[in-house]
Amino acid sequence: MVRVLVLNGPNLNLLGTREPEVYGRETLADVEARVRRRAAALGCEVEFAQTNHEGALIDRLHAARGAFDAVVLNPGGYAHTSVALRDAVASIGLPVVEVHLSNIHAREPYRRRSLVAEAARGCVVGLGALGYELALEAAVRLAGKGM
Ligand code: CA2
Repeated sequence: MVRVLVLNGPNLNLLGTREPEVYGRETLADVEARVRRRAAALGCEVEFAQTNHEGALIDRLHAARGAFDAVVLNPGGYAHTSVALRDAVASIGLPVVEVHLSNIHAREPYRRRSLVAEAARGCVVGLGALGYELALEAAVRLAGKGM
């Protein structure tokens, strides 16, 4: 069975509490429930995690080698700033699908570039919580026999 790590970065634990016009009304627990329902339909295993710490995200990516077949990553604000996170994504040899709830290309100039995207296999942006489901499906297909 394909195993997918769904990893969330800083501030995503606050989802659903503020800025619903940008991030929607669903909490991270709601997003996890959606992901688990989609995983059951796809027949894959998922682990869902969140951390506010850059190094912890990198440690989780390193530990994914051998434990997971693909990663769905919402790097949060680190997408726009972290060369170290970009390097971790590039180094693990697993397909990583980057996801953002909001359309980062339609927001402030400093959000329009993702360093992580340069190392990701693909990105899903601007589709809210649905984006996690689509990213999971892409991750499963990338981990399997290809798309
Ligand atoms: O759109 C996304 O998924 C983001 O990764 C969300 C990050 C943001 O820094 C990225 O540019 C795009 C922010 C996470 C959520 O931040 C909140 C702030 C206030 C209330 C609720 C969530």
